[in-house]
Amino acid sequence: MIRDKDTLNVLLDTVSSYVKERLIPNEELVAETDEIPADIIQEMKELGFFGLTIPEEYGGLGLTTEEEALVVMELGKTSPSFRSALGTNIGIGSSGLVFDGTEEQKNYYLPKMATGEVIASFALTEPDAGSDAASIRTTAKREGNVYIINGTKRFITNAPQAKVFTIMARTNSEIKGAHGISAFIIEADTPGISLGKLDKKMGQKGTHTCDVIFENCRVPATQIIGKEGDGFKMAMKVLEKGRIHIASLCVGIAERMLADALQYAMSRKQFGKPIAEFQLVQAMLADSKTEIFAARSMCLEAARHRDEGKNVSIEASCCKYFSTEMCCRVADRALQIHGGSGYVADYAIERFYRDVRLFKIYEGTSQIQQIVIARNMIRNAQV
Ligand code: COS
Repeated sequence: MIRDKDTLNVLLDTVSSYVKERLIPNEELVAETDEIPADIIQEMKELGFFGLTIPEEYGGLGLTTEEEALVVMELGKTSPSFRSALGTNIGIGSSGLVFDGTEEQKNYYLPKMATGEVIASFALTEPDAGSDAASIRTTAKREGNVYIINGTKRFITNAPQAKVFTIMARTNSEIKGAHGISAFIIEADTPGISLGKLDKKMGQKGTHTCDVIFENCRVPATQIIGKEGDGFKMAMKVLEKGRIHIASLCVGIAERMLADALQYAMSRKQFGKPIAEFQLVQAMLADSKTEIFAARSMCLEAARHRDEGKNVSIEASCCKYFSTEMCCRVADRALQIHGGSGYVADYAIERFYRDVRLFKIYEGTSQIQQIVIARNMIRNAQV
């Protein structure tokens, strides 16, 4: 749902200009230094990017899912690390509170997340619990007015910068699966929390992930999000929305890679003419354009349905599955069009090719999306 077209267009123009004028020129620096310059982070905070989706009453812009998808498509036209810096605040790090937090929790944390003063991370994955998220072993044992948290969370995006973690932990060890899990909002400086070393990733330089270790970490019972035993469902709701977000991001990135490939194909000459005039190159351009259009249409339709309050479990997974796979196919074709030049780091495609590989894995692998789609189809057919 688009609330006000003119206001949204102003925002989209702002994002688009900022991407062109500030972010694209700094892509290589971020890749080389593995850091986003502090002045850029500050500017993005001042532009309100850290609060895009946080409800207006808590200081954010309160974007609807459709508006968010359109904004993220624009943000996608540059190195994905820039989006990641704010991605947890506007998505998986804050959504749990927005959905199920108490008024007190929302009033305390959301305004700080909206300004970027507080960076929020989402901690579900563990060394032995990735796709099988319901098998997490981190425990939260209640003792009086506190929960004592023990366990290790893995690959946690923005953990080094985080001031709060939304974490899932097992409050009832007798219930092995999803229903024994609860969610908590935990401040990063709580005694008993430590961070592992930074993961050495294949791409997405400038975004940092690491283990977050909880050792007898005492957390006030008021930090639980929602009811005891409802944490897994909260995580699934968070991820469902996140899947439309990541799918939309992939549309933007694919558009950028295709634009670069088109420019290259129109300027690079072989056999006496631009390679864009060769039909086999045209096929790669056309296939990419077609798939991007399909993914874009899917994302916007799923986003609109979510805004209408419809169940989008299937659609969100279809978007994540198709769009992330599409993005990797576009990356492969765009690199192919660049030929040998695409394999060396002189062109952005060498970096994007590595960056986009993550999308088929995180926030639910392609195989998990297939399972979610098919399971829901079967369930719907039974009722
Ligand atoms: N919204 C609300 N509730 C949901 C839900 C959703 N989208 N998806 C599942 N649930 C509920 C189910 O209804 C079920 O509740 P009931 O038992 O009361 O009916 C409960 O959650 C457990 O669901 P399910 O039985 O489907 O759990 P499974 O253990 O079989 O796991 C998958 C389901 C595989 C889909 C889940 O573990 C998953 O998404 N894994 C991937 C995790 C992931 O994306 N990790 C990324 C890292 S975090 S960036």
